Amino acid sequence: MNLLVTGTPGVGKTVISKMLAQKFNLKYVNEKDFALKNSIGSFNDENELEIPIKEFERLANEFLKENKNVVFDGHTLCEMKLNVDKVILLRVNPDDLELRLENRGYSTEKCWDNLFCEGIDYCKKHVLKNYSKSKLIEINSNFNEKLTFLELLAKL
Ligand code: DAT
Repeated sequence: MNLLVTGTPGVGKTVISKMLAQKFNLKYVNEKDFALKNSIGSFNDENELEIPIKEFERLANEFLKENKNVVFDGHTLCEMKLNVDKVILLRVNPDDLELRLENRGYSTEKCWDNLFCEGIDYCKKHVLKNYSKSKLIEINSNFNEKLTFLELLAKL
């Protein structure tokens, strides 16, 4: 089983992906680590790695051909078509997301950018463009990690 976990930064992708990896014995792959390992992408002025979508997609699909039980974690993944069985889209309400991003030390501008993305369903719109509806599992991560995970397991 190959899974993809996506959503706006701060929605809880890493936490849930690692829980999935543990529960189903999957190899956990973070998009940034994967890009750096494959020497793709470049850092912008804010020291964020900008990932070239098509190149990443090609390398990740090659990786998925050779590695069968993988969970990919990343917000850019919504913009590409990876050969996975399920796409898990995490959502969170704006107040919780703002708090999480502030706690992370993000600048006001960066917090607003991400709140805006969540507000306009940026990741969802891309996911629906790139993956069939039957593959999509959309989950709110507003309460706590265990509850979110249980809700997800029931839908998998
Ligand atoms: P992401 O990988 O999407 O950027 P994360 O996994 O690092 O997000 O989690 C961001 C913060 O949110 C972190 O402080 C833990 C908290 N969190 C994660 N999942 C949660 C959930 N389901 N319910 C409540 N808080 C959660």
